[in-house]
Amino acid sequence: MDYLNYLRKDKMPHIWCDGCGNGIILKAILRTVHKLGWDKNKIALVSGIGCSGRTPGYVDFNTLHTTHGRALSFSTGIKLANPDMHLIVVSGDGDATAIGGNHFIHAARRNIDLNLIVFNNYIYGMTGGQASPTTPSCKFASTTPYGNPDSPFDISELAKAAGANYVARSTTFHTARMDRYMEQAFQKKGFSVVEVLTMCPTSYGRANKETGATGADMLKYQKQNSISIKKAADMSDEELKDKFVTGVYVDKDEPTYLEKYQDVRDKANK
Ligand SMILES: Cc1ncc(C[n+]2csc(CCOP(=O)(O)OP(=O)(O)O)c2C)c(N)n1
Ligand code: SF4
Repeated sequence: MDYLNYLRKDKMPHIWCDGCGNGIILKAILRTVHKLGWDKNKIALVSGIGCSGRTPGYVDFNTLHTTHGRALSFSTGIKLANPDMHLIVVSGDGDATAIGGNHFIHAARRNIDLNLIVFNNYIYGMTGGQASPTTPSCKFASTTPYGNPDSPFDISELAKAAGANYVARSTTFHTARMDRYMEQAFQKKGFSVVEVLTMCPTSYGRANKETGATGADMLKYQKQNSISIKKAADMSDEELKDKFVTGVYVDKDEPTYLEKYQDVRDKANK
């Protein structure tokens, strides 16, 4: 495939730093759309704010760059007004689970037909490396110079508990796996979440050198420390510390919000 067919060449060069994982995720989204043969005009790619939030600007679909944390609410409106449109939502860990945390759990609870890709780099990349709700305990950020005292959210477990129909987690190192999960998620009716553990060498890697100081080092670290969800089930929290657990967390077919809402419409129109 030719990626350029899906990109807005006039928006290049992009703003992402050398070694950032965002481009790896963007390419996986484009490969998946290409494989599924989706018409570009039938796709809306929506983001909030952040480095990950820049993604829609570079892609030749219908695109919307919304306000911080609100991509899911804008997308809900688009989907209700255009039920045949494919809605892909991209969000950083801060965008999805800090300021947008309530939108995230309620989109999952409603099981609304949206495909969310979370770019989880464990930090607020765009604004200078502040700690986010996924920054692991004891790790360093510009707001946690003595180590993070908080416990992090597990985004995939959160989506599962809140009711999403499909949830999977990959790293940016495991591109074949990431493609497979996106393909499954994009075809799923209801709310789907693909959490991609990605790298921000500029804000996270620099502050936490053991995870790798460059993008390439961070990919190696992901490779060395990844573990399947199956293996992780038999391991203690202590053994799982600093490990990247990947796999499919949920794959079910509960009725979606659009289906349930149609039922309401039918009853009201009787
Ligand atoms: C209402 C509001 N609050 C705060 C900000 C500042 N802000 C912009 S991006 C961002 C965090 C970005 O982090 P994340 O969502 O993890 O995305 P990343 O940049 O790491 O991709 C913040 C706090 C904003 N733009 N709007
Ligand atoms: S600050 Fe981090 S997340 Fe943002 S573009 Fe640079 S490497 Fe990527």
